[in-house]
Amino acid sequence: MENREPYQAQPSRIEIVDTTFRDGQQSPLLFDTEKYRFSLEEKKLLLAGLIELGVTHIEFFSPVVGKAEEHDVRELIAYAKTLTSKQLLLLAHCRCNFADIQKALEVGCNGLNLYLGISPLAQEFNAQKSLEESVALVSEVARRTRETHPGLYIRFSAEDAFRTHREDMFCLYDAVYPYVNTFGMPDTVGLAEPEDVEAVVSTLRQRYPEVGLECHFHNDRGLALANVNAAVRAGVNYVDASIWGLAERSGIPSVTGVLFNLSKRHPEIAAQYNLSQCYPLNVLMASILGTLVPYTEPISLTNRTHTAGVHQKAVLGEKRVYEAHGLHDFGVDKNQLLLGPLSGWNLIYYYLKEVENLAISKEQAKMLAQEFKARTHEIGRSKKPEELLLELASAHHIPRSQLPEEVPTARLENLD
Ligand code: HCA
Repeated sequence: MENREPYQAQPSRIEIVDTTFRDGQQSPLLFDTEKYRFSLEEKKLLLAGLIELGVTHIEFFSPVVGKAEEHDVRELIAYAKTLTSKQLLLLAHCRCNFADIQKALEVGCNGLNLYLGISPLAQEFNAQKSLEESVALVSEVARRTRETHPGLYIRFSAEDAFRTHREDMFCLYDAVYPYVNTFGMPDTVGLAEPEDVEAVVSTLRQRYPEVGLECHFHNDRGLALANVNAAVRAGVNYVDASIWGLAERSGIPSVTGVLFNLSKRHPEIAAQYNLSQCYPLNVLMASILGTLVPYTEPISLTNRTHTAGVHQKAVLGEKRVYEAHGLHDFGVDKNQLLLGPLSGWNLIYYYLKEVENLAISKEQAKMLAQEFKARTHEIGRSKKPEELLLELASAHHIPRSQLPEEVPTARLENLD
């Protein structure tokens, strides 16, 4: 194949391929939140956030999924180009079908993420094509597309790669190798373990040295991020992710979780991405969906929140006891200690003295803590922990401090 621009491996560059606008919109969370699909305005905000973060590879639905989506993809591609002078790869997730490809190019995509499943299950129930038929179809589509569009970025993925016989995958990938820039290896149903991932990446890397490798891992077993780490160790070049990890079922890794993990082993990542935009991007999604940043998300305020008395006491003295990772560079610049049923006298003392400005001694705080502990069953939707504590402080006539008004009160969340 003469026309394909040879893949230039850049070991120091690992590209995030964001698929918020494709797999992300397949997330059940959009139904749970009665959002169903993002509006164009919301997509523009999210796109601007991603580009601000430094993401340059963005996957969209194939425009054939519907008129509204076609309109949005067109608008977003035009908008993306106004946001940065960086080279962007604006990818359509496309079936191996000339009409779909034609439409994707028409709306302005400059790359194709082609896919087809050839696992035994896909052959029987999904694509319903034999291996020979699939090889013939994909190689014909890839060959003709490459001939007519020599500079176009083309990725091909065998869907459900980890339930596909290795020899079948080789048969298909060997046939399309001359025409593509990148091969994917989707773990479509999230069954792979890190060892499986390392084996597949190493095998593909050896067999197809001239193309990039992309991973797309679903989180059905909660292993998606661990699998990304394994894939990166084994030499993958592109990592699929989405904001919050939104995708079919339990999703894929989040963009910010991937960047956070990559930065551990690849500190040079910090120079390629504007990491301080990570948390604002997660908060933007929260404001669009009207729900909190997921508590499992590494780049979240939840990951800087402490509730147990032992933890709160330690964090008041030295945060590093229960905070191993600095999130400041990722835009999380607060932490929180939540007064609640598990709090001990240390936080009670701190809260009443610093937030409520009461002239309380440590001995009084210890005594109040005992009473508080005895009445935590009262805490709930109708009585907040602070209310119960103030009730107790008032019953003991603990007076306000005589601080002049202009002295600022310390806030629990600003412990830096
Ligand atoms: C899908 C399946 C997919 C595709 C991934 C890819 C998967 O929703 O169409 O094209 O790389 O997980 O296999 O998300």
